Parts: sequence; C-alpha cells; structure tokens
Amino acid sequence: MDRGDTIAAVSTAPGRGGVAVIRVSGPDAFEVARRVTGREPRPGRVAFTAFFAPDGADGGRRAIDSGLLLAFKSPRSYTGEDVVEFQCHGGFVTPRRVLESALASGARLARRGEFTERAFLNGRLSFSQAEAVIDLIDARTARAADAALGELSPGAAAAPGATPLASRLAALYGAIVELAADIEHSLDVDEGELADGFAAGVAKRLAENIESVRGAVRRLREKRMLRDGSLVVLAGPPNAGKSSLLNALAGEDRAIVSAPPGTTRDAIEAWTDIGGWPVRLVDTAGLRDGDGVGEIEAEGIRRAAALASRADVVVWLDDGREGAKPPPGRGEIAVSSKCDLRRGPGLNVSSATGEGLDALRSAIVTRLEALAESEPEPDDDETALSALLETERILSGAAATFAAAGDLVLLGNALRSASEKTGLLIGASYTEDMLSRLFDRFCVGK
Ligand SMILES: Nc1nc2c(ncn2[C@@H]2O[C@H](COP(=O)(O)OP(=O)(O)OP(=O)(O)O)[C@@H](O)[C@H]2O)c(=O)[nH]1
Ligand SMILES: [Mg+2]
Repeated sequence: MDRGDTIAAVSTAPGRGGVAVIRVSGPDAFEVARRVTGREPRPGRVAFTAFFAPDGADGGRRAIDSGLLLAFKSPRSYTGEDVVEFQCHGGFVTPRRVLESALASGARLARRGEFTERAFLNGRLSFSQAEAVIDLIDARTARAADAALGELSPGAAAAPGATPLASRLAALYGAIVELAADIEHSLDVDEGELADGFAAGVAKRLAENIESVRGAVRRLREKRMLRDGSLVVLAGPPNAGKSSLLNALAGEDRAIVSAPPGTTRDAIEAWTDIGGWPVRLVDTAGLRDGDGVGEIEAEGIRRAAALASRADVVVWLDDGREGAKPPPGRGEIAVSSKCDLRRGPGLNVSSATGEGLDALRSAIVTRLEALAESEPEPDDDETALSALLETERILSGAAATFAAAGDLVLLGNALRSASEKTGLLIGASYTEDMLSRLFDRFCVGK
C-alpha cells in the first residue's frame, strides 16, 4: 500500500451546503497548501485566503474561491502526518474545484477511510477507536452516538459511564495471558510443589474469563444493534391500521392510508428512534388469502410474510374483524388497533388519538433489550463477534476437559489459542482483512 504519499479529499458530504472542507494529509500537504493558496501555511493559525486553480491564462493561476486555511504539523494532527484543511463554499462546483487544484498540486485522491487508516497506522487511534469514528458518523440515534463516543473517547461528557469495550477486551486479554503464563510455569515445577488448590484456582479463573467473554459478546451485540438498527415489521389483516400506525410512530405521513382494504402493496419503511434504538419500521400489505386477491396484492402479501419472518420484532395489528389470522411465529407484540372505536386483547393502540403509542414503544424497547441480551446467531460474520464466540468456545471446551481430566498441558494450549483470538480484538495483532473490512465502511474524506 502506498502509505507515504500525500492524499486529498472533500471531507464534507456532497451537495448544497454553506461550507465544505477539503482535507490534505501527507509529507507534501504544506506544499499543496502553498500552491493552492499562494501563502505559507502556519500551524495553529487560521488564515483567510484565496484559493487558486493552477490553470489560469498564460500558465498563471485563477481564483476559484476564498475561505479558511488550517494547518496541523505532524504529529499533532488527525492522521499524525502534516495536514492542511481548506474551508471553501459548499455546493456542487467549488469543493470539487478546490480538490482538483490540490490534486494538480501534488496530492492524489484519498481512498475511503484513508485518513482514519493513517491515523490508526500512525498510532493516533486504536482499532476500536477507528471503528468508533465510523460508528459515530453512522449513528442514527443519540444512544448510538453516545455508545460510539464512549468507545472513541472514554470519559467524554456525553458518553455513558460503562467501561468501553476496548478496555474490557484488554482486561480479558490480560487475564487470559496471565492464566496461560501461570499454567506454563506450573508445568516447570514438580506437581508436589504446586500450591494447594491450584487446580481449583485455575478452574475459577477460567470460569471468570468465560463470564467476561460473555459480557463482551452482549456488549458487542448491543453495539451492532445500535449500528445497524433493528427491523420492526407492522403486520396484520388488511385495513387493521398498519399504515396509520407507521405514520404515527414515524411522526410523518409516509404511507397512504385509505378505507378500502388492500391499500398497501409494496413494503414502506421509515427509520425512527424508539427509546434510543435505531429502528427500521416497515409497513406491509395486509395478510389475507382467498378470492379477490389479485396478482399484485398476492405479491405484496408474500413480501410481507417474508419480512415478518426475518423481523427482530413483529407488531401484529388486529382491529377485531372476522378472519384475522393468529400472529405468525414468535417475537410478536399483539396490538388491538383503533382502540378509540373498540377495546380488544393485548395492547390497545389508536393512531387516531395517540393512545397506547408510548406503551407500544416501551414494548418494542423491551423486546430489543431482550434481543441484545440473547445469544447471537452463529452465522454472524462480524470479525470481533466471531473472534469472541470462538474464544468462548475454546475456553468452555478447555474448562470442560480440564474439569474431567485436569490436564494442564492441554489447558495451556487452549489458553494460548484463546489469547491469539482475543489479541486480534485489542490491536495486539490485526489482519489486513480486518483493516480493509473496517475502512471500507468509511466515506472518502474521513
Ligand atoms: N378510528 C380510527 N380509524 C383508524 C385508525 N387507524 C386507522 N384507521 C382507519 O382505518 C382505515 C385503514 O387504515 P390503514 O392505516 O390504511 O390500514 P392498513 O392496515 O394499512 O390497510 P391495508 O394497507 O389496506 O392493509 C382507514 O380508513 C383509517 O383512517 C385508528 O386508530 N382509529
Ligand atoms: Mg396499509
């Protein structure tokens, strides 16, 4: 990888906006700034300056905008390299022209996440902090942002008090390595010289380590739910009030509501914040069968059933009419809708008056919290989670074998492979694959 050159990118989101930031990092960053602005960048000072393109008449330069120049001298910068930032007007043209001028002045276009990758490689951020940067950018709710901030800068005012996952993992790694070392040592001494209760002490420490792995798995699962959001599907018979409920929960008029049954065909979704959890709320076609169901509605019903089957939570609405099917599968919350008209079993909710909406939100939060506590699905391909699950598997297996046979050599081997797995999580070792997976999540310019 070409990590020693100078990179540039527009760091702000594209589109209309008051201000855009173009960031340059690398050994030639100050030279790029000299060429783009015609002045000397001064670390710690903000300069108001013109920006030039190098393609003016007679080989001269042409003004394209004016704005602010900021300079950061290595190693005191985001990436740890020399960094300059140009703040120009936003919009579709100017940021691009300032960027092109930087590129014409010796920089090359950064890949996505390359600034943060350099920060990581230069030791300015740990792996988990780099991950927290993108989680913070992607956060959809304040709770998700707090969780990311807690990992990025422990002790930050807005962050909750919980121990950052990174510290927990570091402690776990330390405990496993220490136990492995004690066992290695015990192999070097005569059995008679081992302290009384040595085996019992080992078993106890092993059990504690397994408990910490489980705690970290739960934290990771919660983190992932905060990052990716949860799928909450509104399902039920036609006309039960699903689209009305989507609009009421999302606080906007997303889905068409109308009196005839069979209105909704395509699934309609809205992202919303439910008790701090980012939720992808989906309104579906009413489920019914029999005569009078046309081709399009039938397809809508198939999609609704498919969505409900992979939902984290299904909210099953029933307005008490004949023919309503029982809720599909587990994990659903039964709602009697239109409770301003009639009361029914389960949660009574009215989208018309707003009654029961808060109770429904709480019921959804309860389900999501239970999910965060539950065992993650085994096919999970997330690097950290799979490394932790693998650690748990190794440790549990080792604990069982040790309890049965008391073989310290086997246990020592198991602990060594467990420590390699957890080492991956604390940046003691990391693979190129982990790096590219992480930095692929970033946008260009960060
Ligand atoms: N009084 C009352 N009427 C409601 C309530 N919710 C929905 N309705 C009415 O019930 C009818 C159907 O509402 P929708 O939200 O379109 O129902 P749906 O379940 O999405 O229907 P389909 O898309 O056809 O399956 C409309 O006439 C709504 O105005 C409610 O809480 N109270
Ligand atoms: Mg509908």
